[in-house]
Amino acid sequence: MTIERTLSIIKPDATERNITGLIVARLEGAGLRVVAQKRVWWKKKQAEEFYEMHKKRDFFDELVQFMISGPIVVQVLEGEDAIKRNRLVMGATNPVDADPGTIRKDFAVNLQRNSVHGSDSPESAKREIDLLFKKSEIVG
Ligand code: YYY
Ligand code: MG
Repeated sequence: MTIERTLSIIKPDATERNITGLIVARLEGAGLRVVAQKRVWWKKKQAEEFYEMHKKRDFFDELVQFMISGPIVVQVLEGEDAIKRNRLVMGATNPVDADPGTIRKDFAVNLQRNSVHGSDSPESAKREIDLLFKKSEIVG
């Protein structure tokens, strides 16, 4: 059994619609435990740093603008195979391709306004958690 931690973000389209609790219920229902959580409103620099791996992509500027358009909820999730488990409950990046019962299928507005972020590998989980949380903010 591998207990992992992953970084999750509830994006501005979800805070705007007041559905953060519905999303947390889906995460918890999938066996993930919220061990850190805070509501923040990013500055442009923070969004650019977080998504720096996408800097050269044509959607980068619009992605950054969207992520700073309202508050977000950043979380550390813990559980067995948490990284893969979270990606499964999130669903595909584009809600059109997401499986029934996933967060993105049920809540996402479109490819950009897709409600949630989840780390995609152990390396990105470590990087993203270290970027957004102090050790003392994570209470397992
Ligand atoms: O990890 P995930 O969020 O599922 O997708 P990424 O490929 O890492 O892209 C990050 C983010 O960028 C995605 O959640 C929506 C947005 N995006 C976009 O607006 N247009 C694309 N063609 C690809 C991604
Ligand atoms: Mg990604």
